[in-house]
Amino acid sequence: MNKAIQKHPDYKKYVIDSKLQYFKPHASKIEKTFAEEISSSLNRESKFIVPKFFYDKKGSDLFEKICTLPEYYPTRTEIAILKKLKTELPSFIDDSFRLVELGSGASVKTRLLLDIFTQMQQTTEYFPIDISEILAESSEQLLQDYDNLRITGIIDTYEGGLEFLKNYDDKNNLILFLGSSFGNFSPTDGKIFLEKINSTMKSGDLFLIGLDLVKDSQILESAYNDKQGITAEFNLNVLSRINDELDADFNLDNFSHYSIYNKEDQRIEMYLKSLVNQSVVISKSGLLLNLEKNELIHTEHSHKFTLDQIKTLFTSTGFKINHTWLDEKTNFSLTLVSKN
Ligand code: AVI
Repeated sequence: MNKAIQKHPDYKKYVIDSKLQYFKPHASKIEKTFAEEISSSLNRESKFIVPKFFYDKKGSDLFEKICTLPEYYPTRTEIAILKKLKTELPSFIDDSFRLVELGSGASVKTRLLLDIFTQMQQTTEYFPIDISEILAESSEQLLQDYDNLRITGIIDTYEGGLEFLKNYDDKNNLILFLGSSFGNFSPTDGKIFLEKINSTMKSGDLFLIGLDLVKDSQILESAYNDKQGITAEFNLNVLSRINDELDADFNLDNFSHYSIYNKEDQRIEMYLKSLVNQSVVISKSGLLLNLEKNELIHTEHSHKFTLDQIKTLFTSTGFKINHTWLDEKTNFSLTLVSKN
């Protein structure tokens, strides 16, 4: 029997062909439902909706659109830095490495890394880890474009995927976590996440993370308040999702997108603001929600970092920094670390 199946009885394995296979958790692993989470996060004084709920099909498409907006500098800046890695990353890796990606989504930026790997290696192994089945679509596309690629997709949460990877085999992993998604964690959860990554890694493994940097408030605020209103649409879409999936009656005209940079805590804070006193029924959560005019529902934090904070973050969670790459304007960073 395959070693991976023996070690991962919680997963079902789907072999598509000799180049592509997936692992998906059995239904028993499924956590609290959407209805339960919404019921507990809105039934309190400081109301919130966790950002993972942004990403239904429409939300994921809106996010892809955000990434191309003139105001949203992180994506294009990270891509420019990734292009520089072409000449510099090869000195850190060799034939023994596979590429693992957390939150791979459409795998667009991944291609820049795969270009490096597939040129250096006879056969390249890529393990995308994503909760969304978009992984299946993007994997098939990648296999059409790279002859010497083998993909093992893990359709699961980051934590589940990391647990899967732990002790998988002796091969070295380069784990990728791009887009500054790390900034969406609270500082406490972020530390727990890095410790989890660290405990998953073998000595010799590498972790490459994209982090957005502290900068002028105006640049930050316009990145999260774009002129075309796509970020507003992305934020409001979570209410449409609740309407559709939890049988609720949010009237989107009664809410506005509100996003502001909190300088002291170095984070963009995103909210949905109630424009009137209103009551909303969320049937499947068994909730009658009363909102006052100007009341805020928190939907996202996006933390920004200084280079010193990045150093401290990694040294305090058991890593050593191998290299940090920056763009010319020092807007964004890519940091390569290994286990200390
Ligand atoms: C996914 N994440 C890194 C984005 C960010 O910038 O924090 C999500 C986003 N929210 C509004 N615009 C983009």
